[in-house]
Amino acid sequence: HRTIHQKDYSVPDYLIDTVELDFDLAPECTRVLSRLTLHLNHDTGNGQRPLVLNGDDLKLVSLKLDGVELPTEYYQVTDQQLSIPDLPERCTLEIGTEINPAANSALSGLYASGPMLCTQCEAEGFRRITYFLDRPDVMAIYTVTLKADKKSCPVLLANGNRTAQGELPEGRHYATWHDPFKKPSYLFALVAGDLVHKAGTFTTCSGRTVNLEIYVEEKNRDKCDHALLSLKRAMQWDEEEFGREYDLDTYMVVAVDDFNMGAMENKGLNIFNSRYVLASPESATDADYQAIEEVIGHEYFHNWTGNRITCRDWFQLSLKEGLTIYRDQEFSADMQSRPVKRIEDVKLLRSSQFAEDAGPLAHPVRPESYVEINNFYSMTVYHKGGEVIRMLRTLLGKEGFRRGMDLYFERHDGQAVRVDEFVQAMADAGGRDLTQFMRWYDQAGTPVLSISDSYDEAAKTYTLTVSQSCPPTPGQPEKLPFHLPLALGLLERGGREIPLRLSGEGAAGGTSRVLEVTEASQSFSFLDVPSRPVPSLLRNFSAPVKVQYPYSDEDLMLLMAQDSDPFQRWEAGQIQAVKLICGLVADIQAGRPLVVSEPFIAAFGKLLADLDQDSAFLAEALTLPAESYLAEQLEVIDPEAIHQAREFVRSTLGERHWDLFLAAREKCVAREPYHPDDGLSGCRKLKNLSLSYLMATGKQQAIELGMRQFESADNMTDSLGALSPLSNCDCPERSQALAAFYQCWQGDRGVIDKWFTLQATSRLPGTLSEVLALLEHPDFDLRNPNRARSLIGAFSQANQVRFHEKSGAGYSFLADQILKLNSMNPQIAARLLTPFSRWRRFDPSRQELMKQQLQRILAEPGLARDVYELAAKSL
Ligand code: BAL
Ligand code: ZN
Repeated sequence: HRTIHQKDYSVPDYLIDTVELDFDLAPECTRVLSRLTLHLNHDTGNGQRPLVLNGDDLKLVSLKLDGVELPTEYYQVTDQQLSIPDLPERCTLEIGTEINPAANSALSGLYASGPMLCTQCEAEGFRRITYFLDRPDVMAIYTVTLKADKKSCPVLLANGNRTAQGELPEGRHYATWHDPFKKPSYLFALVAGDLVHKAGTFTTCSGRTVNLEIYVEEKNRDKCDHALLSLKRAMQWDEEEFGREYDLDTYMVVAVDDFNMGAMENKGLNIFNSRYVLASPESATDADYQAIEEVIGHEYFHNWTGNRITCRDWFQLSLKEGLTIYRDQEFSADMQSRPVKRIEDVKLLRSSQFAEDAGPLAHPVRPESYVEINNFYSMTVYHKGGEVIRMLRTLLGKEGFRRGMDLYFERHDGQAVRVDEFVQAMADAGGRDLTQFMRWYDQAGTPVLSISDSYDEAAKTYTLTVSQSCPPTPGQPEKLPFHLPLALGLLERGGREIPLRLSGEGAAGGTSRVLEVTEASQSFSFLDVPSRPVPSLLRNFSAPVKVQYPYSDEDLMLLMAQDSDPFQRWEAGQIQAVKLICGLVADIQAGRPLVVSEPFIAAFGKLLADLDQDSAFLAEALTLPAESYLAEQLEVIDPEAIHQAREFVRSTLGERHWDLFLAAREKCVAREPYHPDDGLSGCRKLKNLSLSYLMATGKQQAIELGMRQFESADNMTDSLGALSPLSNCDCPERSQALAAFYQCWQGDRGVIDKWFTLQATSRLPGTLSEVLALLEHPDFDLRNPNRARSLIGAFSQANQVRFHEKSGAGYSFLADQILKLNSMNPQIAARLLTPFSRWRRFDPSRQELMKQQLQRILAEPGLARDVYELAAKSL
């Protein structure tokens, strides 16, 4: 398998001006006729060159140059290419191919999802439809005609505007679509199926009316309201926050059940994994509603950050993904609670991206090389990429950042560019040198800030010394210092925040400050500091780094109670919980008795008693760090001890604060029937968290409480809020509730995914046997990515203690599934491999067992590029 390097980029030899595509659609045999007008790219300065088009799994059936059939000696076809050595400077090519969408289980290119046909072209799926210059810097105008059986496919959609439609002989019909915007092939899309749509309109800031259409299967007609509402909110928000107006007359979203990713931003025709569209109050949780809003927003925001301005090459993926993640995070923060959204985002970053950055698959936000680009739709490119944009926003301030965005759109609209162009626009608009900042794109690894301080009582001066370092990552043994914003404040022991005056400044300004760290070691002195303060460091998580500062328990108590930044109040609690649980892990390993410290129990109780706080925030503050995050803190991961220690704290808190948890539940009991927009999602979160603490005690009274909630719930959040702790409970009620849930929801794919996940994530010892039995369940289908993820992904990625069982049975189970998926759907197979990449973090025996499975996978003949790359790099 060949490695592609960023440094080898060269501009395309040919450019394509227009593409006319004619699809004769049928599930088993679709004929595609592609008519390209193209010309030699004079920018190469190379003169006449062969034309080399990409192709994958195609059958070439005809080839004409300027209207004349091309004899076979004038071209070569291989597995992956169609080359034509001699071409006029300008010409027209007509390429006929045949494909089999029904056999396309990789779900890349044109494929069947149930009875409908749809496409997924990012990153390199278009070449599985026709021969093409399948790279994002080749942008063309597309006109697409779809022909299909009218009865099975009454709806025919493609990008842009419909310009014609009509009847054809033999019960077929056609529709022609024209997209007036130039686009790269990865944004091409078509859909053909028996769909209904929910329609709405949005009037843009310049007064144009845009038709909004959400397409779903008839049975899901009533599950589109939230997606439509979210779309309108996203359109409004992008106008207000970024001055971006939508540019076509129609915006379509189609929900499909079989989809590798979350959704896809194809121009004017988004195709979505149905889990990010469909929702009804009975069947969707508050978290589902929130995720739909976020993903609908994300794909909509791509219209400007991704589609109008796209990537020059796939190394620049974060240009659109990091930026669009940042935009969707901000959108969600504005729609909901900003601090809670920040906490959620940081939790995800620290448990998944930090782990990626610390292992053999670590790569920079702009990778230097890849074997399979699909493997780089990663936490690093997306979420660390989003944090890099957020740092620019912090460094430039609100106005400077907005000016930078405006300048970026003004300069590069209609172009395919690099990350450099984006950062240059920010630098120019902000009047700043961002040369050093660019290291965030090219150096992998999570930087560590070691911070020490000293206080000069006589001079009333407080000095912070910040040293940064970054561990080695594959191919990058040494790192240069990063340029990062360190937001902070200083608190007096009584809780007052000290007005900040840095040495050299005339007067104090504000109680929160962004320091710019650029050197390996740097000191900052604050003047007029009345007493030794407690520093509140990295407020709002102002950079994707780890902070080391020797906080005492009293410091943390103070920050938890008094910090003006809610993120820091949460963070201080988390640091304490991590300390406590990691201490208990050591106790377990040393065979010492377990005790939860009294001050911790008291501080927790104090928080819990303060029910006037925002419930969603309170729920976050009362949630212990996840087992995956705790694992990150340990030298050698001990999954059993982590689980046992964390459960011990949960059951202790449940027992000691029994009445407070009951009171929190009482306060959160709903007076009205459920509505996702009732503003009570935080209450439900707190109520269900309280139930889970009560149930952690194992008391029959708590189990009965859970059963009562399960039986009486009028919404999925409460139903799962009870069923989830029940599924972790070794009690007769467990199987009763799981069976009832299945009976009730058998026909609903999304809910049955949840049912699989509940069982796969149960912490009970028999879980792996249950998972193995569920593989044989009539509703299990390895070909459906959501279903595969709901069982196999959930077990191996969200059930640390059971997946890592000493015997290694979890490992061989996962390898079996990866090998089955390898030929079926390499993208999904590769995604499932992640847990194995962490093998070095475990004890020698587990290391050996995981390594054996990686070796077994690598020995498989015909290993897909996707799986090969991750397995080889992991070893
Ligand atoms: N572009 C792939 C899906 C997404 O990030 O929106
Ligand atoms: Zn995206």
